[in-house]
Amino acid sequence: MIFKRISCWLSFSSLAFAGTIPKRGSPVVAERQAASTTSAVPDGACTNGPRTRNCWSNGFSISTDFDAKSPPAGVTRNYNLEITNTTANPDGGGSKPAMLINKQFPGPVIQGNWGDTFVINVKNSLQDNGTGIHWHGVRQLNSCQHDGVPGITECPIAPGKTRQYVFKATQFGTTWYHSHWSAQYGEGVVGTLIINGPASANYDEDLGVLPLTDWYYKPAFELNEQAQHSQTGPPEPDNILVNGTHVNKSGGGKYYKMTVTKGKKYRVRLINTSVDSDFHVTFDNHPFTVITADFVPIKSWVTDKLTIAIGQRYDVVINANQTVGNYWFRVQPCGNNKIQEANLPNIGAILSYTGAASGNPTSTGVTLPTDCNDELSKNLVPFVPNTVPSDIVPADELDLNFFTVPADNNLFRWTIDGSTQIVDWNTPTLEKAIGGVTDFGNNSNIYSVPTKNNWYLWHISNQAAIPLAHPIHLHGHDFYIVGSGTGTWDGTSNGLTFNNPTRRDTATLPAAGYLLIAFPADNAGTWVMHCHIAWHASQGLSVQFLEQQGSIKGNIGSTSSYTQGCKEWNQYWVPGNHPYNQTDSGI
Ligand SMILES: *[C@@H]1O[C@H](CO)[C@@H](O)[C@H](O)[C@H]1NC(C)=O
Ligand SMILES: *[C@@H]1O[C@H](CO)[C@@H](O)[C@H](O)[C@H]1NC(C)=O
Ligand SMILES: *[C@@H]1O[C@H](CO)[C@@H](O)[C@H](O)[C@H]1NC(C)=O
Ligand SMILES: *[C@@H]1O[C@H](CO)[C@@H](O)[C@H](O)[C@H]1NC(C)=O
Ligand SMILES: *[C@@H]1O[C@H](CO)[C@@H](O)[C@H](O)[C@H]1NC(C)=O
Ligand SMILES: *[C@@H]1O[C@H](CO)[C@@H](O)[C@H](O)[C@H]1NC(C)=O
Ligand SMILES: *[C@@H]1O[C@H](CO)[C@@H](O)[C@H](O)[C@H]1NC(C)=O
Ligand SMILES: *[C@@H]1O[C@H](CO)[C@@H](O)[C@H](O)[C@H]1NC(C)=O
Ligand SMILES: [Cu+2]
Repeated sequence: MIFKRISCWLSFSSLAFAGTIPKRGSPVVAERQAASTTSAVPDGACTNGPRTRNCWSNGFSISTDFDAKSPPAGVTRNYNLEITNTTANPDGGGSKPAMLINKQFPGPVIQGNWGDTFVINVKNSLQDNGTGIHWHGVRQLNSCQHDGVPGITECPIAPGKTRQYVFKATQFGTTWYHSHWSAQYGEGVVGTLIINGPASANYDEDLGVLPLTDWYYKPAFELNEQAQHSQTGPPEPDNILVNGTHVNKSGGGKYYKMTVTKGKKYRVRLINTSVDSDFHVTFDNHPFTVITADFVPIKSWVTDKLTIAIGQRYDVVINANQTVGNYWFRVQPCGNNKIQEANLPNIGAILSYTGAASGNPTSTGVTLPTDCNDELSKNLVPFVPNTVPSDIVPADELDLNFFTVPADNNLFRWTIDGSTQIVDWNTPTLEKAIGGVTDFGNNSNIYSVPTKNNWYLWHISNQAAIPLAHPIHLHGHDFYIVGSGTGTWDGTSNGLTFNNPTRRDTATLPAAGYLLIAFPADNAGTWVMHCHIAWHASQGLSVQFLEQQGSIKGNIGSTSSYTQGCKEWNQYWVPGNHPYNQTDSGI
């Protein structure tokens, strides 16, 4: 099955073997030039500050190729997260059952610096669910066993048990963490993560994370079952939340408010943590500067609106240079997504200047696009350039489709190359891979990435009869977006980008279109790539890359965390004897 379909435009001979890794960027030097917005110059050591955000420290700057090096052993950041079965009421819409981290929604903001090591204990205090926390976008270089995907890189954490995740921040920027166990993140098991580092534009203050999400009044597990057996598509969200809060239809709840002082510049870290909604965002009267796409610093550019797919992040700098007052930060779901609270006067949050009168803004917004396409690649140019070999040929075509089972209450399943991914919580892929297993079973959707430092190109084809866009997220790597479009790829290199293409960890596969992504095999492990629409991930829209199988054990070192975790899980989840059944893909 793995190499069933091969589409190459140059040759049919070099399957999954496409050129060697090129030499990466030139030797790293700290940036010394003064930023254009000010006359102040950085000090000799290139210390990071409001006017020298391009600097970091000791030879590390925005010009550093973080794939090649990151600051040596920094500080250890310890966190304890506890997941409980409780209730939440973020918009006054009434208490609903929820699973929260440290009883907060969103969960705590985890913070550290580039080069730090995070040591995070996660306790599962749920009575009747497993769990597992994934650190979205974190590369997990040589630490695949801490990627937090039940059935792939670990056994789920059993009720009452704790698991310790340890990883080094080899990249910097903004992300989120969430449960990767079935549809559990939709219950509220979500938080944000900031890794401080240099930036490609200056700002005075960091306002922090601004997670945006859709919100449902019914439990996610119930909606997930509905979505898996629906003939009318998934349920519509009841509301959206900005940084965990919003007003509801009848005026309860409150808007999130960001306060700024005229004359200053602010960094805001936008994250789409939705279950099923893409958004357009805009700050009324405030065009803003975009400085990152996911964990990749980009050449800064100015816009008045952004489209953010689930799992994507954009860090932006807003200039508080308007008349003192209140302005809307608008969030509009795009495409077919509808919010039940549609008669809300405004969906979003308030940007309020110090000294402004109280009350809601009366500002007007720009016109937003109706499509949900990703931002154009020409605007998302990585600050540190890298090149994909231009003679690369696809290792495989990943063909997206679906089927339904009328006899099983119209069960709906997505497939890749005809197969739905379903994980085995009791025996994760990583354990099998290290044990030398070569047959991973019918629903493993394993694709082999065997050769160290070779580049692999994947052609994802979305010609299913249900034309939907899917936010595709890869673990363990950033991918390079070599091509993307609607219709079918013509198999030629026309219109593809090999020279410093957009790099990120989440990209939208266009409806009735294709996506060509490449990455070098430089991180042995088992890495899932899946649609980040929670319902679709549950319905099997994912594959796993088995990268350099023979090197995994040596690279990850100790396997004691998952050995212990599996022992505990297997005592809890005895085949045929557990409180609930696994009814979806498991991730
Ligand atoms: C909105 O919030 C108010 C105040 O908390 C509450 O009374 C009302 O039921 C909520 N309305 C909806 C539609 O959820
Ligand atoms: C949460 O609590 C409810 C009862 O309050 C229970 O029915 C449900 O199984 C619990 N869920 C988990 C995951 O512990
Ligand atoms: C959102 O809330 C978090 C947690 O309270 C806070 O750290 C952050 O600054 C808030 N974001 C903004 C943009 O105000
Ligand atoms: C988040 O992503 C989803 C799906 O990719 C999208 O429908 C939604 O509009 C996005 N939200 C924002 C605020 O960009
Ligand atoms: C305000 O800041 C924006 C973004 O930096 C800039 O494009 C605009 O020209 C500025 N406007 C004024 C009135 O200074
Ligand atoms: C895989 O599927 C084939 C064909 O449906 C079936 O014969 C075989 O038993 C399955 N293997 C496993 C391990 O379930
Ligand atoms: C789980 O599935 C088995 C086999 O289909 C069934 O016998 C059992 O009743 C199910 N258990 C629950 C809790 O639904
Ligand atoms: C997780 O808990 C929820 C109830 O809180 C339940 O509906 C669901 O079936 C549970 N899932 C599993 C696989 O135990
Ligand atoms: Cu999808």
